[in-house]
Amino acid sequence: MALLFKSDTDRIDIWQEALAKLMPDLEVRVWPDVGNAADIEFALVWNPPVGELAKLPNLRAIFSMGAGIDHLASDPDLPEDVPVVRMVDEGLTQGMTEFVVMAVLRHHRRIHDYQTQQRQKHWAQLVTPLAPDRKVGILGLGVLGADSAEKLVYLGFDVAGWSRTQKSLPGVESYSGDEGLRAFLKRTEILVCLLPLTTGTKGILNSTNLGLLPHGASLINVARGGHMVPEDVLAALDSGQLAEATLDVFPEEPLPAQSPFWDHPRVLVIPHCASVTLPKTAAENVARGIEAVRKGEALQNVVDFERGY
Ligand code: NDP
Ligand code: OXD
Repeated sequence: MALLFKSDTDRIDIWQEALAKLMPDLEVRVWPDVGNAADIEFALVWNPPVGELAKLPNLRAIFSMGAGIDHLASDPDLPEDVPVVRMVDEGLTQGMTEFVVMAVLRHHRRIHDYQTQQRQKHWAQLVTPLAPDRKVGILGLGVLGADSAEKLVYLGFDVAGWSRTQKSLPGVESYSGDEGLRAFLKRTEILVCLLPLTTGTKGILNSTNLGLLPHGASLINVARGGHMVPEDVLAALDSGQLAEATLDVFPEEPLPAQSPFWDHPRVLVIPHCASVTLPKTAAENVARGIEAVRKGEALQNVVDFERGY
């Protein structure tokens, strides 16, 4: 028996349909219609209400609809002995890479400046370097960061990445640790954040770190709003240290109407959909996980709460 928690985007019927096709024997209930809580062996969640998972005494695995599990980690009652599986899915990766490549190209080719010129009916060609002369830096070289890096290398960009452990990815300069972060930021003209939100990465987009970027760099945050210190990002934009930002995630979502990001002339606001989990492919991952638990096999993509991701 599995329990589905409604996602914010409410594609619950599509999830049900996809799971029914793959696992016709699986009875699925939708929260809050839990029935007898003792029946529930698996939970599929995005952002469940705090304390709800702790009410399920026979849970065998929790499947996150998202790649990030920071919202689950912040539940003080999250059952400690139940594995949490995060979403690793080809569709989610493809969607993120499409978005990152689009945003990098947009900054690289100064599309925002052309839009400004168009509004002014001003005709002027802006010279931009070719990709090999543009340094892109990706914070986080995990499933998503590594795929974006690979596709940007394919386009010819000069790509580096920063991760906890050193990486060896074709064409990608690897940096790690505090010293590595400084060197990485100093060389990065277009910064992409694809880190998980943990105690070690919260607020990493702050004035000190943004100040290490070359003047006029661009920021693309597609990870979590908590990576940004919003006032520092705004100050960097206002001083010209940051030329532009593409922001898909915010400390408070939906972004409140009074947020200065909405009206900032050099910010593109996207409503947390750089990549969206598509039930059609993602349900296959969940079905594989349920099968593994049932057969007593090892689960893939289990969150390590010591590490925080
Ligand atoms: P992974 O766990 O695969 O990768 C995380 C990467 O971050 C790894 O390279 C890891 O290093 C690195 N990292 C973690 N902590 C640190 C640290 N303290 N210092 C340096 N590097 C660190 O995650 P994914 O790539 O699957 O996803 C990344 C994030 O993207 C998610 O957590 C989520 O927040 C966000 N996301 C946003 C979406 C959106 O639509 N906006 C959609 C999907 C995800 P190492 O490799 O050494 O372990
Ligand atoms: C995720 C997200 O973490 O959509 O998957 O943000």
